[in-house]
This record gives sequence, C-alpha cells and structure tokens, in this order.
Amino acid sequence: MRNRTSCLMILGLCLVVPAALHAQAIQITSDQGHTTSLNPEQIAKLPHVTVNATDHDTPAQFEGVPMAAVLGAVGITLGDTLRGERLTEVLLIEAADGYKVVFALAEFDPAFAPREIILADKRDGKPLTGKEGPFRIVAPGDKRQARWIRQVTGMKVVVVK
Ligand SMILES: Nc1nc2c(c(=O)[nH]1)N[C@H]1C(S)=C(S)[C@@H](COP(=O)(O)O)O[C@H]1N2
Ligand SMILES: [Mo]
Repeated sequence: MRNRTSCLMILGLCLVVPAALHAQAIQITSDQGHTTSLNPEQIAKLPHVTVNATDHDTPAQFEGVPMAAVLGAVGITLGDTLRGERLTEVLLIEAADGYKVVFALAEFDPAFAPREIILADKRDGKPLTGKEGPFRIVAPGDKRQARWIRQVTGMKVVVVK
C-alpha cells in the first residue's frame, strides 16, 4: 500500500514538475509569427548587467539581461537593421495576471536609448519571487513604474500599421 502511494506521488511529481518549469518559460513571438520559448536556465546563461533604479522613491539594485540580448537570443535583431519600417515595431509584453505593456523596439536599442531596459531576475542580490518574479522588466529612470511589468510570461513583436 505504501509502495503504491509512493508510486502515485512520484507519478504526480513527474506530471507537475515539467508543467511548472514550462510555466516559467517566456514565450517570445517575432514579427514573422514565429514563437520561441526561453526557459529560466537559458535566461540565466545570457549576459547579465546590474542597474541602479528608484522603485517608488526607494533605491534598488536590479540584475538582469538587457532586453536587446533577450531579443537577440531568439533571433530578433536590433542595431543597423532597426530602421525604416521596422521603427513601427513594438514589443507587447504580457504577465501572468493579464497585465500588458508595450515598448517600441527602438527603446531597447543601445544606439537609440540613453538607458538599458532589462529583464530583471534579481533585486538587491536576491532572486525575484512571488508576485514580482521570476522575471520583471525594469526601465531605469522611469518616474512611474507602471511599465515595470512583473511575472513576465510572454513577449510579442507587433508591427503598428
Ligand atoms: N504583472 C503586473 N505588473 C505590474 C502591475 C500589474 O498590475 N501587474 N502594475 C504596474 C504598476 S501600475 C506599478 S506602479 C508597479 C508597481 O510595482 P510594485 O508592485 O513592485 O510596487 O508594477 C507594475 N507592474
Ligand atoms: Mo502604478
């Protein structure tokens, strides 16, 4: 009996654990409609930077991946190709609670932007947890934090016409 209970528990874990890991992956869709999934392990391997930001008047140090590098990892390139019609491309970012925000792609390009917007995974040295994590956008210098979207689940390039 005990064995059967253990078996069922292990079976249950086998079903639940991959689902939970999958739920944490971020789905990124290009302007061609091609979706790539980036899981936490892949995101952890991308180059990280540290940015100092002010969160509701309180200084905070965030670590994360520059958005240009996140997009580059799934083949969405900025830089020299971001010109002409591509300047109408925006990134729609979605969260677990249904909250959504957009940034113009040019806002992530170091050639345009005076600041580095990141996909943060740590605050003051600690992984982002609960309603904030595991990933949150941090746009240093913003006077309002309304686009610092928490619990990011997906991103989609949308061409504004
Ligand atoms: N997923 C998600 N992110 C969100 C919001 C939200 O409702 N859902 N609210 C935004 C707004 S309006 C603000 S002011 C900040 C608040 O950040 P805080 O909860 O860390 O104080 O988060 C932003 N990010
Ligand atoms: Mo807000």
